[in-house]
Amino acid sequence: MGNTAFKSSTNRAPRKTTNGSPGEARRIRLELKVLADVGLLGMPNAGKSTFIRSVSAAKPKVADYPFTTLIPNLGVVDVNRHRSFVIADIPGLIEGAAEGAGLGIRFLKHLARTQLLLHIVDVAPYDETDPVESVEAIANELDKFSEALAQRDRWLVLNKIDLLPEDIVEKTCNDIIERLNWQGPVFRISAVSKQGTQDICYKIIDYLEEKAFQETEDASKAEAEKKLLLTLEQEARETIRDLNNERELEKRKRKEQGSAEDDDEDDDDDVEVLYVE
Ligand SMILES: Nc1nc2c(ncn2[C@@H]2O[C@H](COP(=O)(O)OP(=O)(O)OP(=O)(O)O)[C@@H](O)[C@H]2O)c(=O)[nH]1
Ligand SMILES: [Mg+2]
Repeated sequence: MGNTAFKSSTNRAPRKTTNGSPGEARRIRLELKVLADVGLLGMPNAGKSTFIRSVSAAKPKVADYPFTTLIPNLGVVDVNRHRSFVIADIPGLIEGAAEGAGLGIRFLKHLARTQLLLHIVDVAPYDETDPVESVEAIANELDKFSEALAQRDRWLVLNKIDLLPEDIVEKTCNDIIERLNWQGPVFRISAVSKQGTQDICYKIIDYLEEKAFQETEDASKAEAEKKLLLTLEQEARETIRDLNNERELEKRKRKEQGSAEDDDEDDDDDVEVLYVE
């Protein structure tokens, strides 16, 4: 305690102090996770980064080859002066990502705190893969990462409709929706020409505000959300831990085999945060 602690009406300038005790030292491992309201999911090349560019001031790289995005990007979407939300763009997922295909699934941890997922689908992929299969593959990887995350509301965003002849847009989209037996909200957009993007943003902000309102009004909803978040965090942590253990094992094996290359690949701890000026 310092001398002010011994001050009294009769002794205004005490000389008394006590000695301190040794402090504590701790080793703390901190994990960086982006905080966003909405997360983008999708195959590489689906147009996730194009979407975030078209609705926010974030300018992640966009290119016509897969795996353009290597680190998560955040964008702030200003719907109007007092209403905004944050959207997270992560690297694309492919089938087998949970087993390490492509860039893996560890980036999904950045979606752990989101309230809503947008599943972006290319309706006219140049390699002519089936959009229905791609949606199912991603849903599957999501489930493997965390069942709780897979339970989050997910909206289907059918992108690149500008690539389809006008008279078959409806038919193609309806066919995808039907074959998926998709029950939730669906949007048809062109991220490049911004067709339909504004509409999604309005629907998103309404959804987020309504959800927050429901949780303040109804204690059971708030409780359910809290529970889901806890499960989600735990599942995400466990999946990441398992992935790290596997990575360690692989590294050790490689070392034993004499391959010296030291890899820091997959290091996704860098996050680019881009705010509106
Ligand atoms: N015609 C058309 N092209 C689009 C649209 N949206 C995206 N693209 C193009 O599709 C390609 C891939 O777009 P990106 O935004 O980089 O895709 P991504 O999902 O972020 O891809 P990864 O970062 O690799 O996961 C680019 O050449 C874009 O210009 C669209 O609505 N219409
Ligand atoms: Mg991208």
